[in-house]
Amino acid sequence: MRESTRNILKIVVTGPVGAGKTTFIRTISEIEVIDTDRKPTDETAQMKSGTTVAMDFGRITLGDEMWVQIYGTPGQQRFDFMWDLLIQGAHGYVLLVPAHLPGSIREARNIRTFMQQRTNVPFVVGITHADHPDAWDLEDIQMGLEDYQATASYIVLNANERPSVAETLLALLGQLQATMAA
Ligand SMILES: Nc1nc2c(ncn2[C@@H]2O[C@H](COP(=O)(O)OP(=O)(O)O)[C@@H](O)[C@H]2O)c(=O)[nH]1
Ligand SMILES: [Mg+2]
Repeated sequence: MRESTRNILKIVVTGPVGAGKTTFIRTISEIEVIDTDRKPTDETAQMKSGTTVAMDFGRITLGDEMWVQIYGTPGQQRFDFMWDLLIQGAHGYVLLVPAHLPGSIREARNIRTFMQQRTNVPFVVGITHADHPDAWDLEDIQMGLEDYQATASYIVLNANERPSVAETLLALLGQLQATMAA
């Protein structure tokens, strides 16, 4: 099939610094990921040796009819103009929340609010670093996100593990199908 006749789905992966966004896209993309990681110059430097300042980009082919383009946002609020740009035209998004960094749950909540002010496309919340000894429980994270009725879809995943990343994307695609059918 000619490339131009394929359907393209645009999915955004967002979340705070260290959540696993870049790893998520590298784990699942079939093309070499274009990333914009740079050596941090600020407080992020204490957390990571490289942090995403513009975006990550990856791609997956589903059958011969569909491409999924995956865009990863920067985690830092000061790059929120990129969050705004990347969410435009997205069909859905994954909000990654690192269970071992309780301080970043508020940031995740801010990102969710930011996205919900701009789009009402489906999203799933992916809890990463749940394998960390200090990881918060799912219920505590839901409280931190102020999702008291647990109305969002939650998936616990490890961004380094392909089956886990695939399951997260499938959950999102399932929701997309449901909204398209409705
Ligand atoms: N143990 C563990 N490490 C993870 C998990 N998800 C991501 N990581 C690691 O967390 C670090 C930060 O990931 P990165 O993709 O750079 O985060 P980003 O800032 O959201 O792009 C990397 O060393 C990843 O390998 C997870 O679920 N468990
Ligand atoms: Mg990154």
